[in-house]
Amino acid sequence: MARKNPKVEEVNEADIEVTGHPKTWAAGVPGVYHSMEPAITHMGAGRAGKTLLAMNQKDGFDCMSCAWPDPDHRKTFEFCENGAKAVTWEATPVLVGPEFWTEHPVSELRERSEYWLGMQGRLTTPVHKPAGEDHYRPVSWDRAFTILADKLKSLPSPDQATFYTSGRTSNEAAFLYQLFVRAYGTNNLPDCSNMCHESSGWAMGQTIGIGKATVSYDDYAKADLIIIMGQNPGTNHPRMLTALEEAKEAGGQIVAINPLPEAGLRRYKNPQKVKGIVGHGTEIADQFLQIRLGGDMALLQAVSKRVLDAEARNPGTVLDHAFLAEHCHGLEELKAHLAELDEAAVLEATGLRTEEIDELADRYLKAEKVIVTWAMGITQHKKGVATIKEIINLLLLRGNIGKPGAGASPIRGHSNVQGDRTMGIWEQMPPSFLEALGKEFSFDPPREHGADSVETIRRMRDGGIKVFVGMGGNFVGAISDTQAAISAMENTEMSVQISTKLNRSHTVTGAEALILPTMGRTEIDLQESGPQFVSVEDTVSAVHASHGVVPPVAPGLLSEIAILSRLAQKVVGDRVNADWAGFEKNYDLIRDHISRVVPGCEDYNGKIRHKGGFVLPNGPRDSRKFDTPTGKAMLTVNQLEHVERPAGTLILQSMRSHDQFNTTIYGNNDRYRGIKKGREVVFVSPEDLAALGLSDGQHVDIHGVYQDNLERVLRNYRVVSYPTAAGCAAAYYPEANVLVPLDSVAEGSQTPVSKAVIVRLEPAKAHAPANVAAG
Ligand SMILES: Nc1nc2c(c(=O)[nH]1)N[C@H]1C(S)=C(S)[C@@H](COP(=O)(O)OP(=O)(O)OC[C@H]3O[C@@H](n4cnc5c(=O)[nH]c(N)nc54)[C@H](O)[C@@H]3O)O[C@H]1N2
Ligand SMILES: Nc1nc2c(c(=O)[nH]1)N[C@H]1C(S)=C(S)[C@@H](COP(=O)(O)OP(=O)(O)OC[C@H]3O[C@@H](n4cnc5c(=O)[nH]c(N)nc54)[C@H](O)[C@@H]3O)O[C@H]1N2
Ligand SMILES: [Mo]
Repeated sequence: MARKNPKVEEVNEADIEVTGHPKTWAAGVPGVYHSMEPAITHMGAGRAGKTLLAMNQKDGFDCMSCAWPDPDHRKTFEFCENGAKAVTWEATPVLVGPEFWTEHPVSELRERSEYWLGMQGRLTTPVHKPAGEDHYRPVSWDRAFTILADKLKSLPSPDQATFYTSGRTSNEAAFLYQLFVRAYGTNNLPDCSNMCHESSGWAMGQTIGIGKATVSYDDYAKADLIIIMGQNPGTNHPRMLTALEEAKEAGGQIVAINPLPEAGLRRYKNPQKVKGIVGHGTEIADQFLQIRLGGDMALLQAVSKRVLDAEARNPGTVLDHAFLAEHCHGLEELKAHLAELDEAAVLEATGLRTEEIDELADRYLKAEKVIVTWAMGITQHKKGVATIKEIINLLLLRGNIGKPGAGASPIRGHSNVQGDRTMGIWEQMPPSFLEALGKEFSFDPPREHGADSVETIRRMRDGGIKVFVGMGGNFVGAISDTQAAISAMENTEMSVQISTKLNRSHTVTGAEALILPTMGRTEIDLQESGPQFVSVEDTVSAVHASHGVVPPVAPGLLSEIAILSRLAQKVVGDRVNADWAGFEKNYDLIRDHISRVVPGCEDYNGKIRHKGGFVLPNGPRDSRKFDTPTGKAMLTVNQLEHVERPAGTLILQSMRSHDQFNTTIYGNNDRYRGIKKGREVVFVSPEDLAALGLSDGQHVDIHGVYQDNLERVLRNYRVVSYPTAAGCAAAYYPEANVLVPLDSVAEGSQTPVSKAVIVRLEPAKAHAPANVAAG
């Protein structure tokens, strides 16, 4: 049953409350309560119960909040507060109906916050904004496809269009999408991964021959030591805390490396366990290293150097010589390089004390099985690729890859971002994949690499790309340099979004624009051959089915697959040998093709129907096979560099609050960090505040400092005195994207440097101090 749009209160910075110190514990009963409440009141008990109980169950749907894997022994109620928010947000029966578009011109929607836009409810009808008009208007599906198909067919070159993907898209839809795009004639397939784990893919691909985790879920409980770098699992991968707790119970140790003392890295109460409910929770981290932003590369080199020094003191006893001799290249070069390591530079880069680094090295040397896990705090740095190569160096030295309880574990963000890559969503898929695709569908796929996310903005800005199509996501909101992104999108002739809900990318458009509403993962997908399911791959390469459990919020909504097959029929038709109409009727037909094109997916329809799905092969994990040019894993030499900070400036990272999923804002609180009713805050250490002559609660303008001297500024932010590493500040993404220069990208991966922006804080020009509400 549809509900009227709720009245959504916009907040302003005068409402912000800061409630004391950051929380050192995560989850527990309050977390469950906080998450149940909105679900039940918004959706009604029936829909809420159905969706929340089916989350991550074997015959239910895959939770769309993160890519953390499901354990084999699933709890009846694998509960996660932020998973529940994601489900509630998607399955809400609040709808954006046809009248919405008459009431709200695009120019008005542009002024609204992401929070307000998302809260308007689910999109239900295709709408079109003709060039020169300020309103979207409802159109029929057929009309919408004709408008887009005519536009695509009119372009002189297929490279004048770009096709973005966000990581919620299923394997089946992703496979169909890349087929359609390549049949149309371009490799312009940018995706959210370009802004996310691209650095992990590059570094691991070059060193161990595969850009994916070399661990499985069960390895966590077997590890002697787990090093968590640049990740905030309490908020972003809450179910990971259960695995960490199990690891601790089995005697493992945990080290957390982070500029911020994040909740959950310190202590955790498991809501599934009675013990967790009554007790104070498990102390998770045995050691916490409060590192400076971008200091990890130096730290890793320093630890590897200590490992090599220990070997020199006791030859033959420290390194895994058999493993290194049989499987690795580059040991002598690494030794020679690290012998020259400048310890003073390490201390400067990390902000740590020598004893802290010694202690970490000591823990590493005492552990037989080590996992290093990381996320955006490592990948979104200029030296992200090199830093991950140093993680691999450290692991290889003691044979910590390809044995139980050990390995490299990048933790992917979006629930199917890894699967989308496996299915061919990448602007640079290797020739072997393109050959197999061409053979399967009797066509010649384009070979030239396409544009990634940053390059897409450049080409839209310069006029080379004229049509933007987004399969999910919020490209304008998520990409760096918001002003540049807005101008680039406005410079296109047509922008198209295939979406569940409204966001910034529907309000910043090309001359002409289309919105194509689609079904979400929670919904029952009924097609001609019966109810369909889709499949997804988690962060440890486990592939499983996802079945919708509630009826679609509105009649006439199409699945992503239906949208793609109808569009493809109009744009490419029989230019390739594909049964586009059949795909929509029965997703098994798509899976049959996948089984012949994608390595590791043979007999996909059979394997995906096994209880719990199947695991994709992984050379390093399964048999210490390294698919590099030499056939061995590569120890690499990386020149140390750290973030330079001119006097009077700070290094700012942009990060997620507890109440958001990327650009989707569920609420304006960040409970674990003690922030209420507002997001326009900047966290600064008390020492830096004193040095800069600023005080807690004061309002400042945050100015970006970059070589191009363009003005990048966030105005009127409330300063929060917070125990972050000295010299470092933090603010929330996506707002902080205003400050991230487009050309500031990680070397090698082109990922925007979202975690190290040089900024200057100045007292705000326009603020009435009387409004400040600090606790
Ligand atoms: N609820 C919820 N879940 C999510 C998401 C969400 O928005 N909300 N997003 C999903 C997505 S797409 C992703 S990619 C993941 C993101 O998961 P995370 O990577 O955990 O996300 P961020 O909030 O960016 O947090 C970055 C963390 O790294 C730390 N950090 C920053 N710079 C450095 C550094 O230089 N060194 C070290 N050692 N640490 C650093 C920060 O202090 C912070 O704790 O989460 C996924 N899951
Ligand atoms: N400054 C800064 N920038 C960053 C980051 C950062 O840490 N700092 N993180 C980066 C990272 S890690 C990522 S992954 C990107 C995220 O970039 P995106 O993936 O582009 O952004 P999201 O906010 O996840 O996209 C949310 C939108 O997806 C749509 N959607 C949701 N579910 C579905 C579905 O099932 N189907 C379809 N078709 N649409 C759906 C809804 O319309 C929703 O508004 O942002 C990056 N940008
Ligand atoms: Mo991500």
